[in-house]
Amino acid sequence: MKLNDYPIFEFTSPLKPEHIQFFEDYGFLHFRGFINQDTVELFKREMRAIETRWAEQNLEKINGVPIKWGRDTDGRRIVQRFAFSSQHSDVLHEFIQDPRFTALFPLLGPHAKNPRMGENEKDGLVINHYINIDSSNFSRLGWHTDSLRDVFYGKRIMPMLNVGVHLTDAVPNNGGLKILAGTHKQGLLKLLFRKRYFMDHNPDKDEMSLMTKAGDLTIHDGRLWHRVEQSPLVGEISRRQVMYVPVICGEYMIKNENSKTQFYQRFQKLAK
Ligand SMILES: O=C(O)CCC(=O)C(=O)O
Ligand SMILES: [Fe+2]
Repeated sequence: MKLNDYPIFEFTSPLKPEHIQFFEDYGFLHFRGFINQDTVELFKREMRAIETRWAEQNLEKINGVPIKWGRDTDGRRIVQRFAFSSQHSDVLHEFIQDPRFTALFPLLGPHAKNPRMGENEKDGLVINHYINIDSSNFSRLGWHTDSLRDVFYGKRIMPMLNVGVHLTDAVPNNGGLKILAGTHKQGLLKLLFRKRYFMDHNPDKDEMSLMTKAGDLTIHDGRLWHRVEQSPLVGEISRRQVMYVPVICGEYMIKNENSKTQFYQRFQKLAK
């Protein structure tokens, strides 16, 4: 596959064998138009409603996971990284129950036990809101895999998918999601040490840009290396909003308000 020239599929439930084969080979999948533009706008209004309530309560953490606060172009306090957002919105909770998501479960492999949406586990439904302005607290995210969390929990690395629902359009040369296709097949040493987790922001000659439009769905394997590049532009054009929900299997690890902040989550403060 040539870099930046990958197939963007149409979503089907169940998935087609070609989808499953592509995911096995490259560790990611991109589906065009999983939700329509009205739903995109609805979800953005939900984000605002949640952050207004959280701002009134001056919330710092949800179920032990730090909330990233910043300020928008108009000075308004905004949440730049939400966790467990569907626990705070009926609309988002409903969305996670969309039966189409179950079509993704076979991507966990044939032996996955209790495949499910991680609505109340890990960080639940995360929403990232990047913008490159002085008052922003989040404009990029360094190289990482999402499976590192399992290592910090002292667990065996379990099959896991991170499912992205994109709320803004990617534009060439405007930062955005970069992945190293195929790195889900690496050994544990590469998973741990290929790059300096979250600190390394350097482009990789093999990275691919995912050219997502608002409404698209992406799936990546938890072991795949990826990063979010800062937009070289400042202001509104640099705004990027995307929701992520994990698809997980195995033992249930539901979080609640007494859950502890994990060691790795302290690193996330470093991302700005
Ligand atoms: O914002 C993105 O597209 C990726 C975010 C990400 O990798 C993460 O939150 O773990
Ligand atoms: Fe990630």
